[in-house]
Amino acid sequence: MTARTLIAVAPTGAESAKADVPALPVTLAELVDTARACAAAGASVIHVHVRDDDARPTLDLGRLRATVEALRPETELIVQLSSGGAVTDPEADRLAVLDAGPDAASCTMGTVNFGTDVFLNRWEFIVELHQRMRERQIVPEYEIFDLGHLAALHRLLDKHGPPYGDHVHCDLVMGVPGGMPGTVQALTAAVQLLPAGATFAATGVGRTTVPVLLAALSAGGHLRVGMEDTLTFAPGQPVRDNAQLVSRAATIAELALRPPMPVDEARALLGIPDRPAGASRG
Ligand code: KMH
Ligand code: ZN
Repeated sequence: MTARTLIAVAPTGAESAKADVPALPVTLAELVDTARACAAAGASVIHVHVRDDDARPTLDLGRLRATVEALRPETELIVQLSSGGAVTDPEADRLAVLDAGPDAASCTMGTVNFGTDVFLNRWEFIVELHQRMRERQIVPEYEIFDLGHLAALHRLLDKHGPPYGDHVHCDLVMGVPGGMPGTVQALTAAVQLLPAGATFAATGVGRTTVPVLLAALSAGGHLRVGMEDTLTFAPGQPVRDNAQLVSRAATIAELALRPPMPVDEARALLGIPDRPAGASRG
């Protein structure tokens, strides 16, 4: 168990509408402000989805590049772009996300029912993502929505070798309608199936947010929080902003005697090289 807790923030996602959730950061300025506030509250990684001028999810490469370039001088946060996008995004656009030059990117390890939609992740697509990330020196975070995705991860590593950075880090995304439930039992089962030496964070969607956070900390895991997955802070109380969720995670991590991990330690853990001052790899 690591002495400290890596906290990632996923501030926006692709599912919520700005009209329904006014506090959702959707412009570049809102995202940069959010990143600063979340870094101050204890986050070391930001998992990024971007929106267009109408606040709709987009994988527009120009916007992704601009976002990476804007976040870097403003915070030390590890910039992880979503290659998952929205359920409607084509594979070619999801692969092209890597051209924006992030430090890290998500790589979902299989298909999952996603409410009334399907989040499609074919085997060949997963392999292509894994290999392109290695070529471009981008560290993957393997997104695990169901136990079968861990079997797929073992198969991927066995057949295609380790990721760039040589360290395997997973995010267990729990409580999606169609995926594994956000329970202690499911988390324990998933942790037992992790590849040897892998680390994990967990994310509980909706009302599973706090139970999953507590279970992950107890199991020696790390945390992902944010408005991508959580819009209600407590029953009847909408989330004020992403920093509120990061602050709560940091407070609970401190109570668990595993305080938030500084960014340099998070980089070392994940196998992400230090960023030269002022550098952008876009
Ligand atoms: N928006 C979901 C369909 C990821 O970022 O890699 C996919 C997702 C996972 O959020
Ligand atoms: Zn995401």
